[in-house]
Amino acid sequence: MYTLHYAPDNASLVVRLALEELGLTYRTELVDRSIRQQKSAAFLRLNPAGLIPVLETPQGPLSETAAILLWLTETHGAPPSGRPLAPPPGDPARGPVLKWLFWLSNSLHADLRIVFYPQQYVGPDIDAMEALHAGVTRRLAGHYTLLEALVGQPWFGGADPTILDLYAAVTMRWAALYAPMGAWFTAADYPGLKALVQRLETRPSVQAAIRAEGLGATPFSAPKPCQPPEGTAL
Ligand SMILES: N[C@@H](CCC(=O)N[C@@H](CS)C(=O)NCC(=O)O)C(=O)O
Repeated sequence: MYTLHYAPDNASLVVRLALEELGLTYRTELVDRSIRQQKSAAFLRLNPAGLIPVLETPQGPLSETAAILLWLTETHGAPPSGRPLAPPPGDPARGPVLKWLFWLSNSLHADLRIVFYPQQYVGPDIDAMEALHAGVTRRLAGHYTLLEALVGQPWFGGADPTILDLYAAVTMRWAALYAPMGAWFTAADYPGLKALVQRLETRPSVQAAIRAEGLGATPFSAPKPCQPPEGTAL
């Protein structure tokens, strides 16, 4: 039995999707962001970095979205009705999938964090935040252009989702919704990615996440702010 420490529409959503795709049993524990519970002593014992998600496993608490995704796929192999969410060791596709998984985590996700929390990087000065926003969103547009070019690879955008599909889809939701310095992203600019997320939206895993976190009918292709049954996204 796993416990996913989550907040609605946070990076924990990527892990929830993987747990659902793998058909695993798990319980959830809300991290109340309205009181910064992710910085509480109890949470810091699970993840000293104070970031969501954490997945409690029989081997101890795991954090870092990409690490959790990889660990889950390695621990559980193929889901009941399909192929593994990532190629296993020895598969020639494993190298590219690892490369793009790390890139999603350390480039795309990391740059999105700058757009979401600009004051953490340059303080409260509006001009400085606007300059940062302009530079980082230019970089991010380049990131999504790279991802668009990957659609159609055997491990990205196919009939059976991989951890790359799940992670990329959730970032597209965030990019469209959380724009404190102004809108800069729409899925319509990336037709391959838009088709990828529309296909995902029909899957039971996504339907389960929609219900659990109040994500609305088209959470990735045309996202609306979440209406979660518990907790807050920010
Ligand atoms: N590198 C981390 C980043 C996780 C992350 O940015 N989590 C956000 C929510 S999506 C968070 O905990 N934010 C609260 C904070 O920064 O205090 C990962 O991949 O898991």
